Amino acid sequence: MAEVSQAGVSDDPDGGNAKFKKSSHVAFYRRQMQGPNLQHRALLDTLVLTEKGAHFELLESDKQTRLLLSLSPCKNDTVRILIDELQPIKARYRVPDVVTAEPQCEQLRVETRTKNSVTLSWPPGRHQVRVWHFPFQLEILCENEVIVTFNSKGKLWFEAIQEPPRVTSHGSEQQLQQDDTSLLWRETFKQFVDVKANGPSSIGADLCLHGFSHVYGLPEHADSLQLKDTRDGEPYRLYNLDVFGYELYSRLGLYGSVPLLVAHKPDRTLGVFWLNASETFVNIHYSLTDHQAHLAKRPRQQPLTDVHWLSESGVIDCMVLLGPSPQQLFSQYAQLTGYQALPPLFALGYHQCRWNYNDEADVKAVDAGFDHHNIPYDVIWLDIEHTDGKRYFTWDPVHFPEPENLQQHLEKKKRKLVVISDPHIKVDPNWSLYCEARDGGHFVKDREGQLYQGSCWPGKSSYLDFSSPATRAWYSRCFGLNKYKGSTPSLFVWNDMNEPSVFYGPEQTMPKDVVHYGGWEHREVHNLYGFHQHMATAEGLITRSGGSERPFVLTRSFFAGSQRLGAVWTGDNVATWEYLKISIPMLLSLSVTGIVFCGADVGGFAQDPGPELLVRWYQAAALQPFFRGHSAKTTKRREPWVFGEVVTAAIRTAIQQRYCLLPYWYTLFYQAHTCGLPPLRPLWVEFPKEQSTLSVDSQYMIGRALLACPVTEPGVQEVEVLLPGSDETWYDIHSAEAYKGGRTLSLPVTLDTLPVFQRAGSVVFRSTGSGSCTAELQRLPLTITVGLNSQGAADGDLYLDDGHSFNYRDRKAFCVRRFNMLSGRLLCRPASDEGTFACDTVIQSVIILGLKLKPSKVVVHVSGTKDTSAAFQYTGSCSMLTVRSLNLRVAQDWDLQII
Ligand code: NBV
Repeated sequence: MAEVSQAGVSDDPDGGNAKFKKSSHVAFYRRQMQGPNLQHRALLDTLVLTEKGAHFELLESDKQTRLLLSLSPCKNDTVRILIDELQPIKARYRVPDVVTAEPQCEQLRVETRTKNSVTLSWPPGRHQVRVWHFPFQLEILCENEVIVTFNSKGKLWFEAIQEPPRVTSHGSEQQLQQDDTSLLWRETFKQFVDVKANGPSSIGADLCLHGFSHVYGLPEHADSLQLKDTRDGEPYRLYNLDVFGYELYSRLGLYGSVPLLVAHKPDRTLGVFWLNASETFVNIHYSLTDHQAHLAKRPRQQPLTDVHWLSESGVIDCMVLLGPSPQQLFSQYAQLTGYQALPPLFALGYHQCRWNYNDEADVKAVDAGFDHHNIPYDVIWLDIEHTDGKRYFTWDPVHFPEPENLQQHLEKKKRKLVVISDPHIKVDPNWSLYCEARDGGHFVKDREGQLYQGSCWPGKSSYLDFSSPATRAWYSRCFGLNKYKGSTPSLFVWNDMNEPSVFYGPEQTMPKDVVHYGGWEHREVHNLYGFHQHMATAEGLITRSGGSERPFVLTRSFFAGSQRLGAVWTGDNVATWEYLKISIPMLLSLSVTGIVFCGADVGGFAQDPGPELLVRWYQAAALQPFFRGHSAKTTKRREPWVFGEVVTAAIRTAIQQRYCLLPYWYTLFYQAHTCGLPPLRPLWVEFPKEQSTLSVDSQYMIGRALLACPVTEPGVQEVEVLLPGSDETWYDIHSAEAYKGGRTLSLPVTLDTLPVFQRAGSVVFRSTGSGSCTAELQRLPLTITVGLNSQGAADGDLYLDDGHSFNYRDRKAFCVRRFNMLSGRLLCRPASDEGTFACDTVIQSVIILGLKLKPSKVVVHVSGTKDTSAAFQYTGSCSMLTVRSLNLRVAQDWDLQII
């Protein structure tokens, strides 16, 4: 990687990241942006109603391309718009494995027909689609209001696959270059030539989102949460790339892609999901129109957002998710692409990683360091150097001669080991795993049908073809305990470099004309590569346990649906304040697009953080889903205790507080797993009607109860925090002081603190201690904090299971308990009839915030026993009641009455 320096920028003389393309380098983007709008008409007479919806033919005037438009309205308020060639000479690629189940479609019925339009509705009277003959447009209406117009700007683009041009017998490279038509069949970037087997086959379409002026999503970019108007620069690019020390506030596509755009206005949240895995660009234009105002004879202007999607190949498969609430939108998206996998509890603990821990003694010393400094942690990680010459599934015989012993040493303390497994395989005919993969046909080929060879950590490498189900099955088997020598059930996995990263390849990735399973070119499947590796790895870990244990796999590259497979991190960031700051919008963007188990390298991967930055990073990341310290090879060691006691103490506090809050986090993950709700939420998700929240991306909600505002600047003594909701009350979790919402508050902070508030009306669950790892934590009693609202009410759920197996799913071995406070009585009851879990967990203390008067008595009522009085303490200055030594079983029904 000659052109990459540890400084986080490329050494390229052009400056910036010139090894990566701008949109102007990309031929299909230029063709669509510079070409005239194509004129399409919908042939309304061709309408056919089917059980799954309706289809029409579309005709493009110039080339007379005939397209088939299929419309499928689905039960969960989503509409699928699919456009393919009517009679293709060759099938076009359709993305497999992402949509989990064919959505249940509803029947459409014709409501009205005019000469120029047909209006169809489902369920009758509620939603409509109106198809206009010429110019072709498709409107989606909810309760008679147009919400979305497809092809509003006439950008529909569909390049039909043609026969390749005939090359004359004396056709030379030079002639091909000069010939306009041939240029469409090959494209050059720097020294790289891309030969396109199908020629030009790009697609595009625009959608107008009426009434919306805020859109989000489309990860992964190092940019703000609210997507920007792209008229002032580059479009958002979705093309998975390995971008070391990525540039900030850039629209270059990073390691993974989720082609889901989320739009929000006070009365509706809407999603547009563009299911395409080839290189994709998205342009966003925000504007105001007085068209509707004019029609309604209202002088007010209406905002709107035009979204233009452009992809290199495939079909147009566009799903519009109608919400209307943020919660419904998340659920619609999860029904389509799957729910977050429920992680094993240990995965929510703290992870300690470094490139590299040098040898077994080093690992044991770091592990002991955590105990010595009384800092909880669950997992220690090994990077590429643990292998024998970068051959994944092997161990360096000198530095890691006894891997099983090492894992047993950790397992005695209930801690785990994670090892890296990259997708490139060293070309080594003397290595059995390489030979098996080669002989089994598991590698991608070049366009001549030879094994493709690229370069990566091991030197000359072949790349596994994860798009092939047989290759995935083979790869999964490689994780079998008998096959993966030196592995034990407490070893888990990390997939890196799976964009895929290919040194010296175009944009440091795989050439687009490499050939995959089924003869598909890499260009079709590029953005799926990491997703499919992640899938095979997670499957391998499940199979290894006979199907009983939940896997944990972290991936760098991802696509829509990766949430079903594990966790994602934001790649090679840098140890500066700016990267700490950007991690928040990056994680929020992932969260609103379903990838909810996400995190950024704590401390910054490249370069060395100063102690203050390191502390602030730990504090922020302790309040984010995936929590891992990681650092690059050439950086100084930075385990939590290397900067002296003041820093160690601050980091210890942050990690311990994370562990204490794990009962709450685990419940949030259960909700993500069952409802699609992200644990990390932009403020607007919880306060959808509040304009002031729409652009906020420096603070966020953890579930519905906690608001966090990490400190992301040096030397800060006071932080401005937006407390949303003029009818809300917020309790400072450190002082228990109550603040009215609907304002910005200046809150003093020390190096040990950052602003976190509990929302009135909620209940938060904490463990009474942090233990040394999550397994120990599970045995500790809980404290619940009830934040009363102005009606003296609050509620919250707590989820419990064994923390590691699939018994919660297969045997319904779990319980969800609801804690509800009203009229001075706190009830602990089952949240539903589902699930039984024999658990001894007890609630030791109850803290009630916002109790205006000192009670005279607290009575405990446990069904089947005599009422007892509990001792309590009341702090009038912050209206806080504390009841200790309760020891009430969570699994039992009980009440606490405040008299
Ligand atoms: O495997 C080495 C690193 C890894 O530590 C990091 O987390 C990945 O994002 N890997 C990238 C490859 C080299 C980066 C310069």
